[in-house]
Amino acid sequence: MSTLDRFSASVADDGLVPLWDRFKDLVRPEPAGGAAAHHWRYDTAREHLKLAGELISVEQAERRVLILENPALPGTSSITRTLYAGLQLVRPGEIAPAHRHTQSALRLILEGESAYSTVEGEKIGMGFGDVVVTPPWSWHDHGNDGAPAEDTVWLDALDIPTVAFYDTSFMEQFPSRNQESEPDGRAGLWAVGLKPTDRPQRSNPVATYPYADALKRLEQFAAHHVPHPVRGWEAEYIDPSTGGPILKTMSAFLSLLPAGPGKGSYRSTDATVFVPIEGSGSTTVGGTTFDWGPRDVLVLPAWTPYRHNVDDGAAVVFSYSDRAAQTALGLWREATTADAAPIDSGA
Ligand code: 1HN
Repeated sequence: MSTLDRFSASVADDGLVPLWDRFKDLVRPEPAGGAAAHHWRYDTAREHLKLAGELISVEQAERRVLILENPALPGTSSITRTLYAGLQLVRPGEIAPAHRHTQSALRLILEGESAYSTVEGEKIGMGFGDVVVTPPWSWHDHGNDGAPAEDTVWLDALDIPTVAFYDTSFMEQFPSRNQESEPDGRAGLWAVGLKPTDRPQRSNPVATYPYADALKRLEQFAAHHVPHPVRGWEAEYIDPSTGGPILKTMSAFLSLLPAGPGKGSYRSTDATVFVPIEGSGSTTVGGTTFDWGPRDVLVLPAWTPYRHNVDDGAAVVFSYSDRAAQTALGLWREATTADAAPIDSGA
């Protein structure tokens, strides 16, 4: 053992570590060590979720969810270092009991038209492709008003690992199983660009971002604009009260990807959860190509170039990441590498 090694060992007992032993791990030249690229097929996950529906009641489970855990982050309930994803099943007549917590959530509805979520007393219908927001510390319970066979499934996106990192988790059970829902109307005003003037707004006032409207508007936009070479025609879900990201910890996007191979590659520091809603294709990332279809979930690691190749027709993709938090902290970076323009061979 060298003199320096003996020194390192001697200070350890007193709770000290020489920085020179750690410096290279602490201040890396580039991001490394986060999420791995991974793909979950919806059909496979759905079969397991349906079986869970037979085995455990929603009362027993609190929420009947299968977590999409990144294989590079075992035991952490995380899909990326900072974010969580799960698939939740609510069967007709069930109520996922009301509670509130400091973690915030986005829900992307994948199956069924009969679910609802009551958020702070407002009952919000959940249809395919809709995005429903649960701001931090808001009471929420979910149910399904459908006929006996009408199961509903959605993707839950939460900032659980971020809240755990700051050790700021608080949670309370509502005194009864579900909230009384009362017509509210505030979100409807915000949806058409009006704000109720005598009511302070604590958090994102928009409860739901309906898919049909969002897709129609994105298609109209696409008809008049050139797409980003990798990310296609993309729009961000925003909180209209700030003009900023949908939540303070998470950003979410809706993208229309044109058919064919992307015209370059893209990377950013926010590991991204990518959920095709319509269409199919493949994504090449970190030397692996994943074939995907509607309602699959793909995680794209931080700072790893990727490109998509979309099958005939266009694809519509929902995605979310911690870009909101990284941007607020001054950390976020992105890079697009466009393929070289085709060279005229002159032959
Ligand atoms: C939660 O409240 C829901 O409200 C879903 O549906 C998943 C995972 C961890 C903690 C709270 C929900 C959750 C969750």
